[in-house]
Amino acid sequence: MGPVGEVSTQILNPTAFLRSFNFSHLPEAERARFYRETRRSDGSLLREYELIAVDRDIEIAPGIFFPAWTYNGTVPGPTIRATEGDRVRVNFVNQGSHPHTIHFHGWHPPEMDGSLPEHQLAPNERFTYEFDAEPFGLHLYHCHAVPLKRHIHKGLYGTFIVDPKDARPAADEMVMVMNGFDTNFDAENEIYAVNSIANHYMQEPVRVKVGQLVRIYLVNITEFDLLNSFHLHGMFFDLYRTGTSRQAGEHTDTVMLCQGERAILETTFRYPGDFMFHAHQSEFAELGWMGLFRAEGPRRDT
Ligand SMILES: [Cu+2]
Repeated sequence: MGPVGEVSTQILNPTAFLRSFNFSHLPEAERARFYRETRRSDGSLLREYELIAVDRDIEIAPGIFFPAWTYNGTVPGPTIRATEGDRVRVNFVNQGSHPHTIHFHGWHPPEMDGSLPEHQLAPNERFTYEFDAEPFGLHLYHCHAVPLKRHIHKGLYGTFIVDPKDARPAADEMVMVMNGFDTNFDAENEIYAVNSIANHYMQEPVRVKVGQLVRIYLVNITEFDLLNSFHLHGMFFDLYRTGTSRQAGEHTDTVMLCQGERAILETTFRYPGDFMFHAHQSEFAELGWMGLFRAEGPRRDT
């Protein structure tokens, strides 16, 4: 089951990506090149980002390289995170070979939408997107240049989290972006994954603690397929669709999301050991969208 061999994590490291918010995986000096925050008079923050579109070959399965278009060299792009009411300012430079934009989900005026032909930035052009972070929830951003499905599936997407002012309970938080790669350009995916590298979390399980609340920010950006899904073995989770309500809408072990849909999942591991998670579309699971949680600590029966 799964591939033979390992993918180098020099370029993409899904384990580091999982818990990186606002470039938190970078050393402080390097981080400041891409992310700065300034306190405003009303107590909220101005959060400023440097995003750069660049072409880059990424290894998504052992020996399989995909000619990606990326934000800041990674697929998915960096996770952007603000609190409701903060001001978000994104200085975007297109250093790629094609016209690109950034289209954010959330409230903003039309000139900040990055979706119309006049919003497209030719190579070497730059634009500053600026808007207030609202509503709280789990959103995304992606290129909206045409043809849209090409610009998305090439890798120009990322997660945009807006936290409520009244913060969610402390948890072990992680981002999982369900994606796929069309490696032979036949408008179908040959590889599926969360966070780009097929089977990465089978080989390097997501380590969690028994008894600690785990919060998963789950985004589906898979191109070409109508739906993707997330199924967790041996337990159930609370589901907050789009993360816009504080009340869980469902208690389930499987959620399916259309392209662009997202949901926050919360659960607490009761038993130590390995718990599989994967797309419940068996084909996707077998083509790379499969992983393990490794829960550690004494068993807690409730
Ligand atoms: Cu684009």
